[in-house]
Amino acid sequence: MREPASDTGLTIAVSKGRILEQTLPLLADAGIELVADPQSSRKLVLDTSVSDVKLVLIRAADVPTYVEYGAADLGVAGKDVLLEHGGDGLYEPLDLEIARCRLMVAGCPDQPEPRGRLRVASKFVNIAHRHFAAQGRQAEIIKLYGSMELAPLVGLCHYIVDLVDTGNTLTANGLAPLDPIADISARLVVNKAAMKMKHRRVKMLLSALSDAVERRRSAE
Ligand code: PRT
Ligand code: MG
Repeated sequence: MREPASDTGLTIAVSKGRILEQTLPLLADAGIELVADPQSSRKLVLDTSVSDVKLVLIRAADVPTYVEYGAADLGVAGKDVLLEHGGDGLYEPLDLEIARCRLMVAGCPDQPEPRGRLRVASKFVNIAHRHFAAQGRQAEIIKLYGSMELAPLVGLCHYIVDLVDTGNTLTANGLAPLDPIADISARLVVNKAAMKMKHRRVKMLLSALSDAVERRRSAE
């Protein structure tokens, strides 16, 4: 277990883009607002209306690492990122019910079952390995960093494992969802040492956020 970064205050790791956009209204409802506009600032550490709470902006896939090592006390990360990272080093106490999508196996809709060894491209190599292994299918997993939808079109792989929301990106590339792997939403994660050493502070934030999630759910 790693030590939290500081004795006082809370640092929350959030990724720019849809996670930040969808986390900010929940934080606001929990009484925590940014003092500066994150879009117009290049700062990576953002002060909030609560003097001892700061946000740090990092890449989505880095959030579990920051929180596990105590560089941030808490973080907001997609379940996809957490499944890929492996969850043992973190607590995952709250489903924020934002940034929802599904992890899917996708490919060309009418292709026959490929013969021989399957090739699957994904940025989620661990998830892809586990999924095909659990089905007893031997698959070679090819790591990609983006534009997954191109890979089957140019013969790099038979299938991809990717996030799907509306399905428009797949359709636009002549692909279809084939096999669901998991429903995804963003989770609040907490450093294990911070949960002990800053228990009162973390619990307060957790319960304020959980109330905010509950209010949003009942408003839907
Ligand atoms: O962009 P960067 O490389 O920094 O990191 P990232 O791509 O991981 O971050 P970001 O902000 O794109 O996604 C952060 C998190 O949002 C993910 O980890 C998911 O938990 C969640 N999320 C929810 C999504 C989507 N919905 C989503 N639709 N993440 C990505 N997508 C992409 C998907 O990869 C595909 O390219 O949107 C496309 C599919 O969308 P549809 O609507 O066309 O199906
Ligand atoms: Mg992205």
